[in-house]
Parts: sequence; structure tokens; C-alpha cells
Amino acid sequence: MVSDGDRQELTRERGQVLATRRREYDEDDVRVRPGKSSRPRTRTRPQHADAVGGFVIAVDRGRYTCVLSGAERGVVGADLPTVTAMRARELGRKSVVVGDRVSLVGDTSGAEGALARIVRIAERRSVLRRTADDDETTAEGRLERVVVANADQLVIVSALADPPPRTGFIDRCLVAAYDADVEPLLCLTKADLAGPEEVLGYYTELELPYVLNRPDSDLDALRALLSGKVSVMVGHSGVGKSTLVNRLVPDALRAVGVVSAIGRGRHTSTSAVALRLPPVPGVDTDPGWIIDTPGIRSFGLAHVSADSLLHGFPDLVEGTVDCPPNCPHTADEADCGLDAWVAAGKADPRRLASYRRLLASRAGDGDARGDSDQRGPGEGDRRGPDE
Ligand SMILES: Nc1nc2c(ncn2[C@@H]2O[C@H](COP(=O)(O)OP(=O)(O)OP(=O)(O)O)[C@@H](O)[C@H]2O)c(=O)[nH]1
Ligand SMILES: [Mg+2]
Repeated sequence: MVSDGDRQELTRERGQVLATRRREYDEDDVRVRPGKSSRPRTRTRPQHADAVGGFVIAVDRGRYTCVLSGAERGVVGADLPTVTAMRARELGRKSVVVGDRVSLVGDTSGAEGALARIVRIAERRSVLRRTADDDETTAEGRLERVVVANADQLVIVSALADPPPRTGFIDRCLVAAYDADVEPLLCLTKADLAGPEEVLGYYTELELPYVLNRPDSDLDALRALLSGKVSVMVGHSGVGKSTLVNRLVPDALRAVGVVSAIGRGRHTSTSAVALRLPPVPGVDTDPGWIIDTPGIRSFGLAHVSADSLLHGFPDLVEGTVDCPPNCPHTADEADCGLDAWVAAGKADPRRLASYRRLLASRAGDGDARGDSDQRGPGEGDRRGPDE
């Protein structure tokens, strides 16, 4: 027999469990599949058998610009026929982001003023997320943003000067890439202003693929690396993402900023846009997509578990085999194997320092904003100039 008191207790407990769950998961984690016979389909819940496939290339105030599946074939540059769509109510709270593959119904003609409806979002191959802030103790700190869906490659764009490279930021991007199962590619721009030796030296043990770019450099190597993939560019404001996209994609017409105006809260690009890459001559495969994104100040990683952080540092992973069980790998853990690993020259000590700074920022006892660094050295930046 369950007394009323017990029942209330149970209900309260269940309420608490639900409340906890609601905080830990977002709507994308929930898969609700109604039982076979529980809800017969009626005319008010059509199956949308006539839906057509689309790829979301831009999102702007509740309007989604989509390219119909197949429409992109044979079309070069930014001049793709597009369909504007809104979300159907049945999607619930599930967000639609650039890179999503969706099912569309309604007016998919793409004619002026035509509006289609997104009724389904296909399962995502990858989800690149960042947290607004690393501070897990505030609501804003836990706010997670999906950068893009279905990316195959994360192009980490860093200028070699103006603004200076920040390896702390690049390290964070690498963690996000490995966590999301997206291939990283380091793209160093403004090679006409400074040499890449210092940045490349820092990543020697990583065998990180990279390309160097100057205003006049030929883009063949980059084109070959982008071919057949959905690649998303991330980087600080002013590093030259849109400049590069304009060179890669004829007619892209992405606005390009002036660096002196950047860093005062001004970002030239304001939303993510996917652009179709032109075919590589002599290569028959799908040319792929490049996604230009607005500059970001930091790449918050509060959503990445402490264990997964280490995967962003493959040069350190092997150094943890001699660690005691449940070693936190922090500097105050005397037996952590990473100190000996670095002392033996197996990895760069700056990489270990960077990893430990990330651990500390997650634990809340470091600089919670991590590498939110449009600040130059001397402007209150507690860290070295290369973060
Ligand atoms: N010297 C030099 N300047 C460059 C290079 N690439 C871009 N720039 C300049 O850098 C400035 C910023 O370029 P953008 O392409 O707007 O930078 P962004 O990364 O798109 O910036 P946001 O949209 O704000 O994130 C522009 O003045 C470009 O002309 C380069 O390789 N060398
Ligand atoms: Mg831009």
C-alpha cells in the first residue's frame, strides 16, 4: 500500500528528477517515438510524403534560406536558386541551424514571396557547439549555442598578425572539433604580415593540417582540402574569413571589415552563411560547401566534459597512461604523468599549460571567460601575448 504521504513524496521526487533532467539535456537529446498504435495518423498530422529535401544555408529572424536537394548540381558560385521557409509548428522547440538537412512542404517554388515550411530535420552527422561563456555557475554561462550542423571540417582561421594569433583560442577550437567529430584544419591568414614559425612550432607534435594564406597566394591546396566536404570557418573578428570566402566563391560578396574598427565590439559578418564551392577542375566529386561565420571572441567549452577536453590534446593523451586512477591532471596533482611526459620532451610544455588552463576555467577557478581575447597585450590581458 502506498500512502498519500508516500505518493506525494514520490511525485515530488519525480518532479525533481524531471527538473534536473530538463537542466542537463536540451531538446535535441530527446527522441520521442510514439508507440506503434498509440496515435493513429490523421489528416491533421500528415506524413508529408510529398516533402522535398533541402539544405539550410542561412537563418535570419525566423526565416530559413534553403537550397533544394539536387538544385546545387552544376551551379557555380553564390547564384543558387533558393527557397525561403519557416519552421512548422510540429518541430516544437527543436532549433534549425545552418547546415541542417530538412524536409520542406508548401510553396517550394522559390518565387518572390513564396514561403515553404520545414517539417523535419534530418539526423545530424555532427553538431558543432560552443558555450557562450565557460562559467557554469550562471545561466548565461551554461547557454549553449549550436554553431552549425553536419560540418565535416572545422577551418580554424587565425591571422599571423593584425590581430595576432592566439594559440589558446586555437586550442579551444581543436577541443570543440574533436568533441564534435569534425576534422580540424588550421588556416593561417595574413602571411604577408608575419611568418608562421611560432604558431607552427607550437603544434609540431600534433601533425595538424594547415594552409598559409596571403592576399596573392594561390588557393589550390585549400580548395583540394575543402573539396567534397561541408567546412565551417571560425575565428576572431578581422582574421580574414570573409576575405577568403570571397576569393574561394565567385559572387559571394561577403562584406569585409577594416581591422581598426574591429575589436570594439564591431563584427563585420553578423550571421553564418553557407556558400557553394566551385568545382575543382579535373575533379568529379561534389565540390562541397564553405560556411562563413561571424567573428567570435571566445570558444566556450563548458559543454565539453573534463575527459573529452583531453581529446583536444592528442599530443598529451599518451602521457596520461602512468597517471594514478581518476587523476585530474591538474598542476597540483603531484603524481600526474603529464609533467614527466613534458619533461621528457614528448610534448610542448605550453600545450600542457594550455590544457591545464582549460581545466581550471571549467572548474571555475581560472579566468572564466577563457580566451575572450580581442584585448591586446598590455590591455589587462593576464596571459601571454599568444593567447
Ligand atoms: N594584409 C592582409 N590583410 C588581409 C588578409 N586577409 C584579410 N585581410 C584584411 O583584414 C580585414 C578583415 O577581413 P574580413 O575578411 O572582414 O575578416 P572576418 O574574419 O570576416 O571578420 P568578421 O566578419 O568581423 O568576423 C580586411 O581589411 C581585409 O582586407 C591578408 O591575407 N593579408
Ligand atoms: Mg566576416
